[in-house]
Amino acid sequence: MIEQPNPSALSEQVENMIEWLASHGGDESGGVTRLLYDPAWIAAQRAIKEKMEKIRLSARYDDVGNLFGRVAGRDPEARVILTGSHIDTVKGGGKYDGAYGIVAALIAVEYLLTHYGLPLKPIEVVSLCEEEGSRFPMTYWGSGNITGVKSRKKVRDIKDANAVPFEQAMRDAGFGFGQHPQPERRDLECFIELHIEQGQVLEREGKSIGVVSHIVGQRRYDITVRGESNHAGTTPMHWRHDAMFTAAELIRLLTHRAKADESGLVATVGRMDVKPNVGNVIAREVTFSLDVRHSDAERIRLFCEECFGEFDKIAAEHGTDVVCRKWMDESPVAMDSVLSATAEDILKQKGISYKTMTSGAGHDSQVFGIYCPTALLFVPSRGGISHSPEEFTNTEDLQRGVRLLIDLLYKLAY
Ligand code: HGY
Ligand code: MN
Ligand code: MN
Repeated sequence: MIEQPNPSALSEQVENMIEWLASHGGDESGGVTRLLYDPAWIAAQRAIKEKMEKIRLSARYDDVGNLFGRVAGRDPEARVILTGSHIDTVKGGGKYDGAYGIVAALIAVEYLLTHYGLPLKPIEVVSLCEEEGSRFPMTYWGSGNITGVKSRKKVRDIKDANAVPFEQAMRDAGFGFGQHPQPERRDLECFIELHIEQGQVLEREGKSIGVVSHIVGQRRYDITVRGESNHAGTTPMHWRHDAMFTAAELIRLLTHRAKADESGLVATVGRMDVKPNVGNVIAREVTFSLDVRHSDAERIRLFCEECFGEFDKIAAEHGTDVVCRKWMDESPVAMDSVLSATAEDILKQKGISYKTMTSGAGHDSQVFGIYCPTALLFVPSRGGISHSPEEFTNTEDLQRGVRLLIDLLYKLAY
């Protein structure tokens, strides 16, 4: 075991850096919004790059906006130990989702470099450009480009809610012209991600660390119902082709089916767009999001197939029609058992309580996990709350995660 940083100094450092990063995109509700390529995202990446350079990492972007801070290894042939997380957030998100993994990696690498000099293997801290799919219908844009499963042709026709094309947003932020190295990497030995749990298992069970064995699969759809808009006062109920009524019935059906599922499947409708969205006009068109997750991809497929069959029947009864457009389909992924066992050994030696668990949230580790050995490590979330300004993890838990990362990176790279 190596000598660890002073606990109170470490606690202060991690708290200060969480606040530092949250200041980029912080809003008056105490939440944080940093969307891919938006001004807060640009400012945050710039601030991280400056911090990387200040702690003597050589910092560079790739051509889609992933930011890397590198410590050279003494062995020129060795592959890279990559650690970090995503810099983007959901709208009105918390200070910790993604950001904590980047802050922890910066602190851990700075500590190791200062106290143990250059590692044998190169270590890189990565601030991944996009994971959430909050601005565009595209998730894992950062990790997907690094691992080669995402590319420019996948974003040619997509736009954000303000009809800004993806490629224009990327170019306006200074990426996509080829002036930075291409994103695909072939020199990675492994990826380590430290992240908040975003659930309440660790808190309820009184465990300090989660060692993730599997990340659930997930599908995301846009479900569009088309009817006929008309006057709210002069159109008798039985003459209506009311897209809002149909949408309400579909949401009710899928939610009841998910509630009835005892195998742990979850289905969420979080967003709804209504046209013309006027109180005294019958809705002509309603588009709502659908997010379905489970540890078994076949269970997700079956749930969607059964619901969509019922959707068509309900729409036909209402004289409306429904289109289900899938824009995300990620399989469940196992984390690397050897890396996880290494983390567990450290936790056992230090007498730190931990739980091996599945992640109900998606993570960049899901993308890296089919590309290179990957470990995903959780610290507790208060009340299991996340994707909200109420997201919180106490200092004790935050600095314990950093300590684990210091020990793990030392074992892997020195
Ligand atoms: O939605 C998720 O599971 C993750 O926070 N992107
Ligand atoms: Mn998230
Ligand atoms: Mn996240």
